[in-house]
Amino acid sequence: MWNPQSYDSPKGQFSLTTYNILSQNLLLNHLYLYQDNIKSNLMWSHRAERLKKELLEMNSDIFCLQEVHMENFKSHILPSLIERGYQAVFKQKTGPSQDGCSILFKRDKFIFKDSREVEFNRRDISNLLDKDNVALLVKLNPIGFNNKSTDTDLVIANTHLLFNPKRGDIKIAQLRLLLAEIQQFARTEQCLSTSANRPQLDPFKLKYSPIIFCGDMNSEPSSPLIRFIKDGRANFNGLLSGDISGQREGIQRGRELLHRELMLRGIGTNSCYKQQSGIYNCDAVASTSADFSVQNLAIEHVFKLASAYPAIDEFGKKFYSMSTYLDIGFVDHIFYSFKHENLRLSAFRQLLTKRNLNTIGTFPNSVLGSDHIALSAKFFLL
Ligand code: KL2
Repeated sequence: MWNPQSYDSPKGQFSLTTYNILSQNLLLNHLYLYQDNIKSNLMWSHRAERLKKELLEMNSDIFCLQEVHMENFKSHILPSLIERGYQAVFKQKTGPSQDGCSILFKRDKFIFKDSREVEFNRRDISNLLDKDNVALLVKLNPIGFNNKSTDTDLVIANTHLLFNPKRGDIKIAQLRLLLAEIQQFARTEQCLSTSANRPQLDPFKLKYSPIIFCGDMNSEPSSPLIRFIKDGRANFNGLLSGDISGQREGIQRGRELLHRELMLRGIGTNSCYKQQSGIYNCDAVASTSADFSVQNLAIEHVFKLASAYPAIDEFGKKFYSMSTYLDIGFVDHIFYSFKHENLRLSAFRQLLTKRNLNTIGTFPNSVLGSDHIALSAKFFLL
């Protein structure tokens, strides 16, 4: 059910869904998480049919999927989506992983302009960046929305951050590298000045395309990591690495974070690349927070992002987006650049409370193909 209720899709509106569809190899590697599920509901052939049905019924204009098993998805689900008019972009995790992220969009609503693959295995940038997680960015040009929005590209970012509840330090490093990539990818002002006459551009003041940043962040709504995304600023110094994501298994575990260990080579405390190269040919200056001492120095990012979803329902009950034998959580998120003049949130699809979860029982079940629930939102492009 949509909140507020809406049945039609007026001109200028589009829907977006983020959904972790549970890669079959990860399911098989962690079978103890599904010990209460009926065995046949865990078989890929059955899950594929259910996932396909779910996706076709949701009929979203844009899908951001995680844990997309490349072979399984391409052979059992993708053909139906292509037939329904979707175009797909993929980014497989690095290393031996068989899954990754995918963004699919309706070809009659958007023209593909550009994409960027982001790999988080980047030991050249930080010792924390040693895991195979990835992100995928696409730039889409809307078709037939209205005159103004046709000039505006929409940037979609999709990721699946590290799971390990104790390693919030790695999650922050992955997130900050991703934010630096989005900053480069989404900026609309091109600076073609000669090197002799380089303007010092403050990335906080540059213009950016409207951005929707979503995925499985393996972090809870009120955690320091998610608050950093929403507040644009945080000081993680002295926090325990297990307390960063708010996942139950991490709480009061891990080691104390030191600000300097969170620094990334070539990326400033403002989560932007220090040197902007290529066609822009201009430098980004450091943010205005230079007066903080090193320990108290805040980490920042340049975007104004809000969650499309509240963390609780209208009665104050917590929402959940995933459930296994060991844990329930709200780790999937949709953020959007809420201050952008061209982008408005119009509705979100209701999530599940604990009571709903108890009613449904374990999933994957005979209807739901994954151990996550899809989050969907509708936006206006003005
Ligand atoms: O929580 V997840 O599921 O966002 O749905 O992201 C990871 C976990 C996914 C990719 O690494 O695989 C699952 N215990 C439980 N689940 C795990 C574990 C683990 N030790 N490792 C990976 N996953």
